[in-house]
Amino acid sequence: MKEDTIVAAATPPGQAGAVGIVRMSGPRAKKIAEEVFCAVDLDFKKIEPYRMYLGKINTKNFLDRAFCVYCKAPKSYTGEDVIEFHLHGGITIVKGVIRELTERGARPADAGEFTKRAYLNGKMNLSEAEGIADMINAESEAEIMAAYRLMSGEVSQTISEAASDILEAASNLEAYLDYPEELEEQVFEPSKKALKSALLKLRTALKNSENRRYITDGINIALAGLTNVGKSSLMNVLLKDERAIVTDIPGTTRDVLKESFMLDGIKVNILDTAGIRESTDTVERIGVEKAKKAIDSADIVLFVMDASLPITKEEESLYSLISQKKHIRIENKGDIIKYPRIKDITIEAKTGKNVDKLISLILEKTDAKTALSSSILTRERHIYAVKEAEKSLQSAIKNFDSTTPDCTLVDIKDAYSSLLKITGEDVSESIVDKIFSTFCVGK
Ligand SMILES: Nc1nc2c(ncn2[C@@H]2O[C@H](COP(=O)(O)OP(=O)(O)OP(=O)(O)O)[C@@H](O)[C@H]2O)c(=O)[nH]1
Ligand SMILES: [Mg+2]
Repeated sequence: MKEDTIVAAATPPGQAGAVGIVRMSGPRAKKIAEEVFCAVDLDFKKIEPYRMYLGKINTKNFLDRAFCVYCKAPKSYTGEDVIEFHLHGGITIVKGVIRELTERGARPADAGEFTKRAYLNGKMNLSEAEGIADMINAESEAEIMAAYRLMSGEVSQTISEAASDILEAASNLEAYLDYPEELEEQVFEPSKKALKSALLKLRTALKNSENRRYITDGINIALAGLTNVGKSSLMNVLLKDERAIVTDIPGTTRDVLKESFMLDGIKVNILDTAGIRESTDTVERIGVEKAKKAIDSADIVLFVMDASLPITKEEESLYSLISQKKHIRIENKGDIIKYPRIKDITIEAKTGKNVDKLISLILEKTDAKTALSSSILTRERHIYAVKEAEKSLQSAIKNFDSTTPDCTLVDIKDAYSSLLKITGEDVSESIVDKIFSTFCVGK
């Protein structure tokens, strides 16, 4: 209930940090704070909002020296009166203060309840609230950036631009239904145009989101080639670490090695694989099978060739397998080229020469930069809603000329309400509850 005053630790539980923050929100927050906190040289009634006051917090069993901040409704995170105590970070202190505040009338907050109140009080829309959860859970800088765009409303902006096109078409057709004789010619064309413009915006958003996996899971790169061409050497220079064993013995790598590194904030997972060749050795044969699977699952394959040796049938047939996939042809051993290859780039895996250019090529070919630079839909809930809106719009446009405006309006309204689900203007309470239940307590 909104009239409740809620309390929770805002800093992570279960560990002693330098500072432990306890946050309280609701109509009684200030009153309860007044009962337990004595500011140095100042009557609590005189404290001003948005300032930090040093003082003493009293619980039944102990005292702590703490800071207190008061954020006055509606200018606070939740839109309600909010009090924060910055205590010493021991878990027992934090728990003791929470107990004291609950005994004085606050109730322990549910998961995500502060942010849910912010949403219910109009401080943010639903997708912006989801952006906050994504900020906290982000594991890579690319994820932080995508979450920031969601949190700060960039994503809902794109959606609301499409929604306003849809609304324009809807109001045109509604007007036509009211005044059919006067309006026919004027409204049909602009309405169709507005619907097409909305569809284009949604399709662009969906297209940009195809690479969202790069942000959440990273780019999967497989190194492939015959034995001894320099795959493991390349893995090591990319990782800047002697991770894989490198020898001049063909068949050195027998298993698939998986390692990750960060590239401009994006997680890159590289799979070094066994060099592909016919082998009678059981272990190596299994390695080769695994290599083929790794090639299959990769977003991009780096096909490494040894330019000091002639082209063989095996190399050609392996390339024909890889050429079906997104790939880069790498001519390796640039220092001892004898048999030049058709290639996208020449490198020296042993010394790292040209590997920076290879990295740029990988980012370019995978389109990972677009995923980073545009506001993309990362949440399945949003993608589903946009796809639903796309379907309804398609139907509205397709049947526009052959059906009556009130039938078209049904599709248009469906499209509009699908989009409103994203910002939370047209969602059921159970969906809202489900979304906030995935937040941590205290957020
Ligand atoms: N001259 C020269 N030698 C290189 C270069 N890159 C790798 N090598 C050498 O090639 C040999 C094989 O390198 P690896 O990285 O083990 O090759 P690989 O493709 O992983 O081989 P397998 O695991 O057996 O399939 C080693 O002796 C490396 O030092 C290069 O750019 N120039
Ligand atoms: Mg190897």
